[in-house]
Amino acid sequence: MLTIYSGDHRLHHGVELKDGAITPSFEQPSRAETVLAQVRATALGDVIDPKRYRREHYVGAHSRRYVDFLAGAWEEWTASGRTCQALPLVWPVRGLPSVELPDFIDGKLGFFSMDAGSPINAGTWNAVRASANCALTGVDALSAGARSAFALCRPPGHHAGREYMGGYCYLNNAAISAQHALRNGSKRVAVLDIDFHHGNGTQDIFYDRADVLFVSIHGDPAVSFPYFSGHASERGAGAGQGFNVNLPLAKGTAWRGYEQALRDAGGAIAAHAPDVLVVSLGVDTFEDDPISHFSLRTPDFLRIGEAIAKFNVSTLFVMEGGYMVDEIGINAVNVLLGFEGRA
Ligand code: SP5
Ligand code: ZN
Repeated sequence: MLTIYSGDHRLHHGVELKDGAITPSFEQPSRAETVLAQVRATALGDVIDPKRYRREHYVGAHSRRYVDFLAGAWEEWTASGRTCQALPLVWPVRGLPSVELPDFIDGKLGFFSMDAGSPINAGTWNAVRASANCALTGVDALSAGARSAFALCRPPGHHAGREYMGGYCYLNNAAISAQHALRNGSKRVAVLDIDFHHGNGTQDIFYDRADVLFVSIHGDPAVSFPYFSGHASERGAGAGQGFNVNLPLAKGTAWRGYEQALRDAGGAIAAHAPDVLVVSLGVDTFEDDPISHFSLRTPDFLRIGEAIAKFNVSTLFVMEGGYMVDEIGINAVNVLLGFEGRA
């Protein structure tokens, strides 16, 4: 399986609020390095750099004004006299009379975010677009005939909505991929999100559309981030009614419960009959993940890959979360080895 990777991810590294204090983010550069090392150690296949894509390729999944905001945020932030990284700290919550975009950067940061989990520093935009370009290059590999590809994206993308960043995410790499597959001629695309956290951003982007099916298996939002989406009752709107499938699972879910959800996901995907499947590949479902609450073990990730291979669709794997850095490589690559029948 081809892997697409850019060292530019190292340009982005940030902080997060944990237990009331600013600490280094769980989403660290070493995550991608560990996965790349395991790709090489298992001889998964060639590793290539992404192609470059124009900003237009990110628009569609996102609004133009949001993409322009991301591209210019650091410059606006430093122009306001700050040298530390940029974090939002005020949000347009329910019931406010105005939804107008503010002029000042502090207002824009809140307008275009869902939480304070996506800091912006000098290298963030270059890392973010390299990450999206890995996904786009993967789609082009499928369009050229590959059965599968692995976009080793960092930073991740699935919490980023049409007009917001959050949860370590900026551009939604999986949604941008789905949109690009349609541009390349696919009629129907499915996104299967197996990150521990609900892919609220991908859901947001495709909620009213029937051409992209979104299926997500994740921790019950009653007790897990992102808390405000991911319930089974969210099934899509308008033309997209029925094309959004959430499969929330209880804290502590292990392979037995997970396997059943994967079967349900497979049924929904088969009914959609997609030309391309995009898998949001998070391995924060691992039992030792420091911020998540499922109990999958390392061999279970092989089984996940085997199950996805049985869907029998051209598949792009897009790296999302996973924060137990020591084991993120083996767990992520196990999914890919399972998919290839190398379990
Ligand atoms: C891409 C992705 O996996 N993003 C995850 C973002 C999660 N951010 C907030 C996590 C807060 C978790 N707090 C749990 C405390 C456990 N001790
Ligand atoms: Zn996650």
